[in-house]
Amino acid sequence: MKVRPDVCRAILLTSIVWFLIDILILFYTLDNSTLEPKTISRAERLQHEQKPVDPYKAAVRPDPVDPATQEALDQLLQHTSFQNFGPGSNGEGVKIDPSQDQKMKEMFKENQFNLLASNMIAVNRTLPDFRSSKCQRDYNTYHLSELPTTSIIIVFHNEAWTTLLRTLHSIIDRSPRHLLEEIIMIDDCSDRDYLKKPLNEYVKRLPIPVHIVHLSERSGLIRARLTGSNMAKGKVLLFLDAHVEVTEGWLPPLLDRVHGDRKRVVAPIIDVISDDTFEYVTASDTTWGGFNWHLNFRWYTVPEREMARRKYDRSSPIRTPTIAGGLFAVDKQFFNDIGTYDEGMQVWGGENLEISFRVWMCGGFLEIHPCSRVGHVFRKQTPYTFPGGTAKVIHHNAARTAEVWMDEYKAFFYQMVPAAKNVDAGDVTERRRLRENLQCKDFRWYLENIYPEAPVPVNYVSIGQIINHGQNKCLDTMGKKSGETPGLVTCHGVGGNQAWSLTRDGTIRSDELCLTAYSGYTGGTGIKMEKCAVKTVSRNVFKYDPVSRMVQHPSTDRCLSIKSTSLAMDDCNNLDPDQQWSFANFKP
Ligand SMILES: [Mn+2]
Repeated sequence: MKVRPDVCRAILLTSIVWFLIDILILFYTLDNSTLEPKTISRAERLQHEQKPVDPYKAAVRPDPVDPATQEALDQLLQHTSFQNFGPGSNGEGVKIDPSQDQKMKEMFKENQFNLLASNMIAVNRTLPDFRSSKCQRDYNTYHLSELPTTSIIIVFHNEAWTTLLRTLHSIIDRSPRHLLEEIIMIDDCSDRDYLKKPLNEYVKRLPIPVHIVHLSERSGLIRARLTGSNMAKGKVLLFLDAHVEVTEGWLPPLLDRVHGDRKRVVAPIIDVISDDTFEYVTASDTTWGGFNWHLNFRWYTVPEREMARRKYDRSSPIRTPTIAGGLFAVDKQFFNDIGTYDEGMQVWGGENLEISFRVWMCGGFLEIHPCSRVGHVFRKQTPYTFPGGTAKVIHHNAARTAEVWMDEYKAFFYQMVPAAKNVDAGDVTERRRLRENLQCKDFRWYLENIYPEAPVPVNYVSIGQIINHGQNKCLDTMGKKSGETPGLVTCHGVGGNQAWSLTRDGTIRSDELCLTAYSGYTGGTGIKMEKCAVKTVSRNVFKYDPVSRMVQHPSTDRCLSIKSTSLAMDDCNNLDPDQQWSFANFKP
């Protein structure tokens, strides 16, 4: 059959017209969805379709992918849940059927959390809005269009696929798109294949730029983060851990504080994602960061003093002495101005106290914003190996912090962790020069003004062992806990359990534990250790006379003594050598 040319032209013309209309419709809908990403929530869309789909699959860029990578990614995605109404939705925990107990235990070892549970939970699972009503009202006062953009920096090493994807999807789903400049992922020399090409390929589907750098040798958290911050184009750097889930409204409060004053370094409240069930559990909003004599970071209750400063408004940022270090926002310029990180530190650990002391002492502020909540999978132990051994690395890093920032107060650390004295802290001249150049305040200023509640006392008259003259033995915590009585053992002179400090206000403390005289039920008094009170109480106050060497407890009028071989309180008798004590490094 022969087709006439004018029929051909008509068919062609209508085809072109329809094609143009299609393109117009396509543009219109695409435009709409980028402007209004939340008109239909993903949950609703999925419920409409009633089948698990990968919501980003449609956005795949047409770059050529090598077939092996494509196949590996397809394999991974077959076992990746996007059913955000499924197990674990709304932040709930997942219980594993007892029949899978063996498998669960095997998989737990890979990352030191319940990987089987994580793999069952959608990587875009839903979470409740945990913010207080005041925080939600405050949210409407932010000028979102004026806030600075942020580069999110995530360092990972052998992270699990599902926890890493859940981190990414939570950020993308719960942040105003225009505030996200990019996500920078630094792979600190992982050896798992799925974290290489398949991950590179997967992140191309995401609607914001994600850059991945694969480091060819293990660099440690600090150097890896610096690699990320050097690439960052955003005005604010936001460091995140690789197994977190951000919650509704988490980002603007952080950026708003940094925007208001670029010297503020701001952390969210870090909630707990159970390492066992992946249940999302909120943490207290009256907790801040401190540290002990070991130079371990510790959470403590925010003292009354800080509650009053905030006028008891629990949505107001907390000025915290230290931050946990995993998650915080900082102005990029300010981060560079105050000396980024100490590159002499190794692998991981201790860098959070270093940056905390530095920020406060060199003119910045550290805050925790109660209106920003990020869940983090807390693990009971690290799944990673540390080159050279965990203790050695941690001591090295802590010793650098002590040497550069703590002045004479470093004695508390070395007394409590004598092994750190034998670890080479390396060259700290650069960091001391930085402190000099920035004209930072001293550690006494920090303790007096920022952290007067610290276990390290601002004013002390001794640091070291306490010897009993009658027995020629030393007071020793024996590693015991609050409520127990310390022991009296042979002096070894290296600190540790025999490290004590007599403070100016009369407490006798070893790290967080204070000697406490108490009244027994059967009359008389006894002695034990208890957690030191934030404000000194009379049961913790002793009076030491360096001439008679007696340690008297004024409120019971008894003296620290020995009964048979154990510590006791007794009627004061200055002729009894068991009541005579001397304090190492005593300076009245
Ligand atoms: Mn972590």
